[in-house]
Amino acid sequence: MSRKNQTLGEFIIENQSSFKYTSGELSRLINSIRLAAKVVNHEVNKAGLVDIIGAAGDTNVQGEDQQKLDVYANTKFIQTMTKRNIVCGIASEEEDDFISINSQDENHQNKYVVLIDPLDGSSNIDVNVSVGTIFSIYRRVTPVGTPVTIDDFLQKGNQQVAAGYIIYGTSTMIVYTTGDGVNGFTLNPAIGTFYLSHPDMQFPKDGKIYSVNEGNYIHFPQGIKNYIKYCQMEEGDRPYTSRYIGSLVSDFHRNMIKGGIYMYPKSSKNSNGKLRLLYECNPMAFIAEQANGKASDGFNRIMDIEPTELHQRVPFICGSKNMVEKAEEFMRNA
Ligand code: P6P
Repeated sequence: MSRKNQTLGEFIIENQSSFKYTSGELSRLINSIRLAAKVVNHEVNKAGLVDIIGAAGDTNVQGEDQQKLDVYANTKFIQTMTKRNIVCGIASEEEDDFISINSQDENHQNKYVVLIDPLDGSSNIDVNVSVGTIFSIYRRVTPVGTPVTIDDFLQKGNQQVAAGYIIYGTSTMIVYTTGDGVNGFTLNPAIGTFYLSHPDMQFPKDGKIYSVNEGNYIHFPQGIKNYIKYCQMEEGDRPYTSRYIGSLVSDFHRNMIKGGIYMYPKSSKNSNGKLRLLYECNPMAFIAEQANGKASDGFNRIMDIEPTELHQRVPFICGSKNMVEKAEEFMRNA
């Protein structure tokens, strides 16, 4: 059950008993993410004022320039989750390999692993466009009391126990699911408290917005080209509107509220697309499905894909159920 204007803390306590693993650890983990979100939000909101923007002079495992805020956000989320003694391992877009977190009693008693994209869309920072954090939470699969292994991270998305995102936009929000629907909380920066502002978020079954980088059009598979042309045709409720912010969290969030589809397909330039399965596509797919939307690679349910490596990429089509199914139809018939 959810009540508007409840604080995130009150919501977590009230709904803890509905979570099948009621040990309270997951609640503490969500609380640690809440704290890190406030710290990162503070820095993101002043990025233009201090020397914290611009490349950190390094590149991440993706070969992308690391913006200083990327590094800052990565450090803050890892620090916060480590200090709370809740997780046994963390994987991050900004870290080449996973990090094994030993519990304070040194015997690896913690049960959760977290995969995170600490600051997605960071190339937008310097131009003052909204960015986001994406997180995915699993229970470990290797024995408690031993260090985590890669198997704890290479789990199918359908094994997630929680997933969410923080959007640092015109307001800062946390949107997350623990498998019992999707709820959005907006930060009141004056007092540093998140309030339940969007209870039980649902993707409209249909929408009129399509989000894709049409600059890559000539490189797309024919099925995607055909679907884009379908969106642009004068017929019925079309043409649709094209909206592409270049920040997954922002495009996803708008489409979940208004109805729409986001696509990052494979192309002749990116043979598996650009987005990473484990800490971008799976968490967003979990949220989408919990909000009665859909997420696929064009042919297969995202959350059924068997992961093979930590930073693997997959084509991603996500949003209003009927729109995703129409795009899949074009992919099948191409
Ligand atoms: P492109 C940001 O780098 C990101 O991972 C997503 O947030 C965003 O939707 C996409 O890549 C933008 O990529 O190639 O269109 O600039």
